[in-house]
Amino acid sequence: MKDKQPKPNAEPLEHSSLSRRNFLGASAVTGAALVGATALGGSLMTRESWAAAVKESRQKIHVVPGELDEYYGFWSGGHQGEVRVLGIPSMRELMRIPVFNVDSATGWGLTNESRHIMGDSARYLNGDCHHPHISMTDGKYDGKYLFINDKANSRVARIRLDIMKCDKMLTIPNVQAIHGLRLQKVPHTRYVFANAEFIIPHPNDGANFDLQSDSAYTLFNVIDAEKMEMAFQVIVDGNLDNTDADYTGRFAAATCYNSEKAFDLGGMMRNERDWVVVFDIPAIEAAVKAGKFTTLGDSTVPVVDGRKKGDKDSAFTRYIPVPKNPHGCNTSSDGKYFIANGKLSPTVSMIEIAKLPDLFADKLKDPRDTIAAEVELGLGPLHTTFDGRGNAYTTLFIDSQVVKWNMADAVRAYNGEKVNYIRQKLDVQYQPGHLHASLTETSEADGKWLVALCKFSKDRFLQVGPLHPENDQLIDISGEEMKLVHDGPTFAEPHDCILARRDQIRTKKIWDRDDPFFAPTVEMAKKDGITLEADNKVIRDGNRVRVYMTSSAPTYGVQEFTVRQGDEVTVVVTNIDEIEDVSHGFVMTNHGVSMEISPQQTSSITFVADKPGMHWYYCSWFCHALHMEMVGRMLVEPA
Ligand code: RUQ
Ligand code: CUA
Ligand code: CA
Repeated sequence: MKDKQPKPNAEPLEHSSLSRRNFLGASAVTGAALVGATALGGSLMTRESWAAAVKESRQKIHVVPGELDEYYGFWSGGHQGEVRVLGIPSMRELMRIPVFNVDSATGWGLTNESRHIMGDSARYLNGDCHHPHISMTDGKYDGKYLFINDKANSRVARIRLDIMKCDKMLTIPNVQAIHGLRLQKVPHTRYVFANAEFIIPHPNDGANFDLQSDSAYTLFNVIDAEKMEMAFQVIVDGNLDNTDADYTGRFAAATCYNSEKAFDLGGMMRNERDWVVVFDIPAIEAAVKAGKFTTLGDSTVPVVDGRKKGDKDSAFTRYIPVPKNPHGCNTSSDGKYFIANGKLSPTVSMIEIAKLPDLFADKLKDPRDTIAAEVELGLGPLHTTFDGRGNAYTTLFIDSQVVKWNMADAVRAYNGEKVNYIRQKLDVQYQPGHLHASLTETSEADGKWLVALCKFSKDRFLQVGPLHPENDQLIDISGEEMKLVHDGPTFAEPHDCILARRDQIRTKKIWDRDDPFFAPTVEMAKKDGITLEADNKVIRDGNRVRVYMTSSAPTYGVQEFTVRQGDEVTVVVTNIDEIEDVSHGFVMTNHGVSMEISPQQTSSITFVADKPGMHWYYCSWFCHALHMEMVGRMLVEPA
């Protein structure tokens, strides 16, 4: 269906006034007519100069050996459950951060420290992350945390960016399927906003299965980012898909595709329009503070009702109708617009944030008066990103393109001026969902790189069986025209990514001994009278045995310990090496036990010694020329 070669579009080369007219003519008719009407560009380029420009862009991504990337990229790992760290522009994978999955290399999901962080939800072995977002201060990344949703088990997790480990996980009560997730940008990320996608009955006890009833709804969830506890929840009409926050700190907005409260495809597409719901965060805070809230079931989280009563709006929300089944919700980096991406409509809706105070003060006749433009772009617009120079870039899922358009010109065209707002359409391979430009979620959007996360790779890579990788394409947007420079295969299913300047992320090379990550283990050792950095001791407590040992390349402090069959054994290893990059591991063979212990870290893991005999343990991270010899033995006496 699409060209196999990653050649640039032919169209941007030929933008005569004639093709401009053709485009405007087509857009006036229907969205479907737009499919053929690709791209018109700014500057005039010959085919040769285009090829040379593409070559130059492609050279930029070759980060030579020994040099470092300019940006950190954080990728969601989709239903694989982890977060991946990439260097941009090389697109090299630097690290994986296990979150909702179980990871054999680091022991995430196996160690006591990770299971403590996961809490009750440690019983789930799967997750489905979509939206990674970095905490902000004054609308700029502060590099402190990265937050990520789990749609599968309705969770939100936080990653500490100094150590690149998940340090908190929260299961959201009263809801199913956390999807859209964004952060308060201004004055700082006090709140995480998380959309629960699916409508469920309340209480969900099997007594009522009627989605149309008043007691069936979903909730908008607001989390205290520092404590990682629920702050409050808001009942909404319809469902919730994606969300974003503004640059004043007052509003958050979310798209709804199921205003019908339907349970099937036909039903969810019945209404010509669904809506964007806008939340007035201070108004909700004030109600909660004044005790004007309820709670649901066993949960103590304050809940306010943001639904309409007949024609009457709640004090907390406004519903702005937009064409049916919108998807992405993106705040423009200039702070002016919430942009709702049409999906089933070939348009995006630009909601003027400056008009929202009047909307909440009931000074506008119609919520649609906040719409600055309904911009025709092409088929299947899903997400939009920004370059900080007044341009927006939107993925067209069905057209398999990224369209670059100018926001000011789009508003002028919507108001009847004869102006072409489309700057370029670039073919991508194939069917893009999210896209993300460097620093786009902040006031510092720098318009250098754009990643288009394509859902299908088809023929772009060596074939690997029926399951294909996805294709994350890197596009140079620093000039007038977009240039595709790299195809990046990725495993299921990144959904979304975020790019931060490398100076915005400050990491530790060695753990602090007082790091809260392993504080519960330090506490346990203290009760046992153990000095973790020095002691190598076995403590027996009934049929519970705690083995404390140090590790220093290439030896464990305890090379042999004896337990009785059936004992519950906890092995606690403290890596006393102070050398950067010397991580040790601990694996007990045939016991499902594996963990990472990086310099100055303490890690622990608990298992049952259910098999009598000799069991070797060994170091799993290559730490020394004598790494293979870094071993010990557990001797299990028969019961
Ligand atoms: S959604 S492809 Cu899960 Cu971010 Cu739009
Ligand atoms: Cu210690 Cu390998
Ligand atoms: Ca709908």
